Amino acid sequence: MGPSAPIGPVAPRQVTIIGHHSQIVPTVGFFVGGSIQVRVYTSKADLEHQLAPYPGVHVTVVPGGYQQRPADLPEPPYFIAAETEEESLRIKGWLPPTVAIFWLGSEQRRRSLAKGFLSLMPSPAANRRQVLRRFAALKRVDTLMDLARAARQPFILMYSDPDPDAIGAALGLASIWRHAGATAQIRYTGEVQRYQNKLLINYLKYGIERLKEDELESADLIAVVDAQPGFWRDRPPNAQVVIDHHPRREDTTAAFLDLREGYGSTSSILTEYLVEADLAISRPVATALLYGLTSDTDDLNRNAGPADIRAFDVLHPLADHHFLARLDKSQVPMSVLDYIAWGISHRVVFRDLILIHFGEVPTPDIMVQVADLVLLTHGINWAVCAGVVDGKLVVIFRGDGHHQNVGKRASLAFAKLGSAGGHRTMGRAEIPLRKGEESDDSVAILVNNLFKRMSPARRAKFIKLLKGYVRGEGPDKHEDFEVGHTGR
Ligand SMILES: [Mn+2]
Repeated sequence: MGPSAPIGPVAPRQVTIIGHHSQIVPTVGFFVGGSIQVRVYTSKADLEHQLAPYPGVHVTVVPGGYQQRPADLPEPPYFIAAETEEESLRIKGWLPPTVAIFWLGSEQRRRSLAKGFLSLMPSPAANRRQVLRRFAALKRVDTLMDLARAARQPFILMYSDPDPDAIGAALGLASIWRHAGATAQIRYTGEVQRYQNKLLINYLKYGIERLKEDELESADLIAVVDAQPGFWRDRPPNAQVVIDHHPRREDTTAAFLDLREGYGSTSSILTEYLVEADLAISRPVATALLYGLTSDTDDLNRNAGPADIRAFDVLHPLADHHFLARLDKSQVPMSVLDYIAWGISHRVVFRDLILIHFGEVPTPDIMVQVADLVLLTHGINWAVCAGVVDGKLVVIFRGDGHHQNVGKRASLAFAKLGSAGGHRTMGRAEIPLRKGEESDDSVAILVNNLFKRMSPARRAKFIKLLKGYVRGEGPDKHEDFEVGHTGR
């Protein structure tokens, strides 16, 4: 290599086309449009004339059959425009060794390309799938916009305590309706619990509020997002629009119904509408949609499919990452700090498990926060945090997903007593306590079902220790308590 040769890969600004079929002219147009120089070696003499109007194109007429390499052949990439695979392979035979060989045109008529050739265009099948998806989305957006144009006052409802996905989807739909000239009211029907969701609602400045008693009387268009009307036990809303990714309920009907169980978030559905219809996505809307998508899919780790990844790709560069970082860094309310401290100092370490029973707690969030935290400990592969909330024993499982399948453990231990289940890395059980049972009794329920194969004597020791903690006895030492081994 000469001293003036560029160091590292630099994209070539010249391409070489060898052959004679009809795809040459549009391909030359494609490259010349980007000010890329084109060399053409062809046996078709009149191509020279046809390509004359294009600047930066140099045509050399060579004998038919393309038997040998032209003396002045430039560097790759090469585009072969021969009719048959046989001819293309012959040309490839005298090209210098390179991975940059494309096959022009004929691949449009073929299902797959011969090995060793690249394709300039996406396969027609993939292209068609994309176009059909777009047609479907455009039809849906038109229908939504028509509904909004005909309405005086559209409402968008979120069920109960809205999660980020519901908020993102609601804002996405409101944004589509705003493009149609309508301003929707966004309402939730419960209470916003999590601090981060309150922060998000304030940040969005949309006026997202709790639904007032008679408010829906003025509504002539109601949409439900990230939920279905049947979620409301009493007085389900009479929704004309339902957009959701939860499993379809039998009683769900609506004039406009888009239920996609395969999607990781409802925000992904709304993003698809906005993208396919080429509607502008503002920064706050992108931020809400991205937060909805990432929190429902645990950063694309849970139930995320191609649509969620496409949505992420579009939203990520548009979103407000300063704000999202703020949300990420403020997950714990001040009131939970004391519980975290108590939980850590009253942990029981058993092999690769940390187990904590908090006794009575105001919210299951405490168990979630502490389980996530203690799972970060070296040598710990799973964490179980239990507590009594509103007369129920709530057990939160967290695991690394490799050594333990905690969802399975949750259901094996507790499915007979209440609701229990989860994924490999997250599980949850809720066991209603009987009248007269207190958090003291819940300790035995926890230990006896979680460690069914442990010897009764060892279980008793375990229960005694945890009961002491729940009653307010301090930990013996500030050392981990080891409860020996089971025959597991
Ligand atoms: Mn959701």
